[in-house]
Amino acid sequence: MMKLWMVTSLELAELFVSAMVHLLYAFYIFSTAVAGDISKNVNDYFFKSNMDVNDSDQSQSNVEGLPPIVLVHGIFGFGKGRLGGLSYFAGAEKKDERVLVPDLGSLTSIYDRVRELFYYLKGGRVDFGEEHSEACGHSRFGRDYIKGQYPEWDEDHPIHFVGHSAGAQVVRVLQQMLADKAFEGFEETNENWVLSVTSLSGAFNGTTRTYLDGMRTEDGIGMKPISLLQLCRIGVIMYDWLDISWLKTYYSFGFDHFNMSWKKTGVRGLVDCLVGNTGPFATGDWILPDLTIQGSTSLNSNLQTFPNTYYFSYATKRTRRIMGMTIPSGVLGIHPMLFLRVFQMSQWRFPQDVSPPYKGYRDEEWQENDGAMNTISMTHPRLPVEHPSRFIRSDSECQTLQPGIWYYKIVEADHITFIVNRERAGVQFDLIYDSIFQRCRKHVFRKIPQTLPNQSPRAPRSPR
Ligand SMILES: *[C@@H]1O[C@H](CO)[C@@H](O)[C@H](O)[C@H]1NC(C)=O
Ligand SMILES: *[C@@H]1O[C@H](CO)[C@@H](O)[C@H](O)[C@H]1NC(C)=O
Ligand SMILES: CC(=O)N[C@H]1CO[C@H](CO)[C@@H](O)[C@@H]1O
Repeated sequence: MMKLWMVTSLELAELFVSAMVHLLYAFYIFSTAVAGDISKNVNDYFFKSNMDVNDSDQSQSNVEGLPPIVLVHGIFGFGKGRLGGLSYFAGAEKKDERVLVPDLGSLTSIYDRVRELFYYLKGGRVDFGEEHSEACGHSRFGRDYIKGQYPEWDEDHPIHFVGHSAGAQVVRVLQQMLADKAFEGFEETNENWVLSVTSLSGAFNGTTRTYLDGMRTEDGIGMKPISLLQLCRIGVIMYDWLDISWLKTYYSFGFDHFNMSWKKTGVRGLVDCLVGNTGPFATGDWILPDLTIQGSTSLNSNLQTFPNTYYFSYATKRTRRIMGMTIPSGVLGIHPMLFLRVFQMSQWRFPQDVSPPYKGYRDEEWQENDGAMNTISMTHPRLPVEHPSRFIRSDSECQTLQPGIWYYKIVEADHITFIVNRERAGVQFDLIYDSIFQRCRKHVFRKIPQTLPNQSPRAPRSPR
């Protein structure tokens, strides 16, 4: 009895600390964004320069024909235009002339993100598919992208993708759907629409952190009754139900297709969501189930690595092994929001009374981590079958690249080193993004020349 009481109060204390740390960080990000916006508006008001008015037009016309590099955000992420001027990729998008940063919803499922991403690029009304939307209880159609960001996208005009965390898995699922011709009305899609995939701390094999945050170890779909994720769930439902329009423009969880606003569902709808009858958390159509080891296994069972696409992966870790123990590597280098989780994940043990997520699972292999993901999960897809891969120590080792193989590197960094705050990563930030963009622009091409010799590759195909 005494022991049970001790355990419970320890759990509650842990929950309290975790909740406070995450709330503080969210508040910090939010206020940084607001402060940045205010100072920008003040600047614009007093020192309105017409210098940059023509700037964007200029760069647009110069980059015609250059394949875009699309940066795909992860969990709690946001695209260009959200959170004011704040950038999820910490401004990396400015390093190249043609980079797109779509907004795919910060807590939506991998599947829903993929559908959004396709129409964002190609154009058209987001179609989540009849079967999926019925099974998950949301509208079949979403936002209408009247003009896609890259309407010419096809096999001869393929795209480079860079995904952070869950974003990397989004890109893989997108490529598979292109190969499976899963977009109604676009029967010509295939896997070669994707020229390269770069993963930064990619969520390929799931993460044990989902269990620490509150996913049930038994199935990877349900949530524990008392956990950080429950608090998050209630917060998100309230946020979407209250539907304060300026706030939602500023930051959105991406659940508009679930119609959770009071205007559409009333008080009854709120109660239904809260008790778990309707909404994304009821049907499991949100991001966390996709990030459990079980969820990733089932996603991965349909995903291929394709022979004409180039794959790169940067796995991150912030732990080291000493005398058979895994511990956080240092204190100062790890973001305060992640420190507790780095430690907890390094000590993680799958409960004895629950059957392990796959045959041959070993706790030790899953202890190295970056505070959000296990390093073993980020290098390349392994589940349920291992995909071809090559470990590299330095970027110079991948000068002559072969498609269809995951080149991976292990970087000493935590899960958010390369996003949101550029100063934290210092020189590492430029090193990593410069090498990614350079590789996309200079080293990654299909063998078949895409243009005839006397044709300029940059010439626009039709007069505008
Ligand atoms: C912007 O473009 C317009 C028309 O193309 C031109 O007349 C104007 O001088 C440009 N302004 C600047 C600051 O370059
Ligand atoms: C959500 O609302 C729209 C109309 O605003 C409706 O067309 C759609 O069917 C609704 N979806 C669900 C799942 O209730
Ligand atoms: C779900 C899962 O764990 N998949 C793979 C992750 O990595 C391990 C270790 O190599 C594989 O055995 C799993 O199949």
